[in-house]
Amino acid sequence: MEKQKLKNIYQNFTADGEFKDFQTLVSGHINDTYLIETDLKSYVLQKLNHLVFPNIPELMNNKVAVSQHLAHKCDFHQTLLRFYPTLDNQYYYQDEEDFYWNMMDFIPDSKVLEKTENKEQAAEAGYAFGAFIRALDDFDASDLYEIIPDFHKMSFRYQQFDEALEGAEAQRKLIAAEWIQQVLNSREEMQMLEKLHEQGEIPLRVTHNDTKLSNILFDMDNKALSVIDWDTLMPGIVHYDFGDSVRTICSNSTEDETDLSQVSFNTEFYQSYSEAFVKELNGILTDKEIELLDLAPPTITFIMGLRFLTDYLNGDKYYKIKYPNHNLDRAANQLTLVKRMKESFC
Ligand code: GN1
Ligand code: MG
Repeated sequence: MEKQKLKNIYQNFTADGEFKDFQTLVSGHINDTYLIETDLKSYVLQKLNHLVFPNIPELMNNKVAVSQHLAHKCDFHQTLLRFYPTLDNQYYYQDEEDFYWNMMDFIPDSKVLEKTENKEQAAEAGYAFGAFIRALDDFDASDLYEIIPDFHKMSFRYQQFDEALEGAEAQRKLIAAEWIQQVLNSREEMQMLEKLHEQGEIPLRVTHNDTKLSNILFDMDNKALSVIDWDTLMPGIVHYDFGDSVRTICSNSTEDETDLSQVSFNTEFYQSYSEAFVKELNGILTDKEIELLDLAPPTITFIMGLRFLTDYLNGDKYYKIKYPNHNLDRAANQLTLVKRMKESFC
C-alpha cells in the first residue's frame, strides 16, 4: 500500500493530527490493517473485506452501537474501541476502487500474544472475554444486524463443505483425504450443540464471535487491556465465544503449527481460563449454559477446521494464505486439536 494513498484515505476521517507515516499491522486472515502515525497520536486504519462482509454500513452500525453502549458502563474497565466518522459523517469511507475503510484509536503500550505463556495469562483472558459478554448482557441482541448469517452454524458449514467437495480438484481431494474422512465421520456428533440451541435450551446473547487470543490486547504487565476486532459482533450463544477462545488460549501451539505432534491441549490453562470466564459471568450464565460449556471447545475448533478444509477444497478463496497448502495445514492442525481436546475431556 502506498503512503500517499493511505494519507488520502486517512484525511477523509475526522481525526486530529497530521499524517506522518504508516506501518502494516499483521492482524487476521481477512482485513488489511495499518497503523497511521501522526504528529499527535496514532490510529488504526483498516480496509474491510467486502467479499467476506457484504454489508459494511450495518457492520459499522453494530460496532459503533456497541462502543456507545460500553462507554456508559461504569463497571466495564477495558479500553474501548472508538471509531471515527468521516467528513460525511459516516463511520466508513468508500474509496475510488469501492473498498471500505474504518478507523479507530490505536491503543498504545499494548501487545498481542501469539500463544498463552502461563496460567495467569489464561485467567486474564477469561476475565477479559467474560467481562465483554457481561457488559453486553443488557444490550438487546436483536438490535444487531446479523453480519454473516449462520456464522457458527455447523449444518451450514457442512453444507458449504459438501458443495466444495463436489467441485474440488481431484488432486486436492487426494491430498486432503484423511481430513475429509474425519469430517465426514463427525457430522452427527458435531451438530449436538446446534440441536440444543434449536431446542431453545440456550439463550441468545450478544457475542463477539471471533474470540481468539490475538483479539485481546494485553499491557506490558500481562493485564488484559481490551477486546478488539468487533467485525463479527452478532446475536449468538455464549458457547461460540467460549469455545473459540479455548481453541487458541488453551492450545500449546498456534493455528499455523504444521508439526502435528506439537498440537496439544493445555488442561492447566483450560482450568484457569474457564474458572475466570465463569466467575466473571457469575449470576448471568444459566445453569444449562454452564453445564454445556465443555461441549463448546471441540465443536468450535472443529468448525474452524471444517472451514479451513472447505476453503482449501474451494481453491483458497476466503482466507489469506502464505503458501499453497496453508489452509490444509490449518485444517489438519485444528482437527488434530479437536482430537486432543476430546481425549482431555473424557
Ligand atoms: C478469521 O481474520 P480473522 O483472523 O480476524 C475468521 C474467524 C476465524 C479466524 C481463524 C470473518 O478471523 O472466524 O476464527 O479467521 N473471521 C471471519 O483464525 O471469517
Ligand atoms: Mg476477526
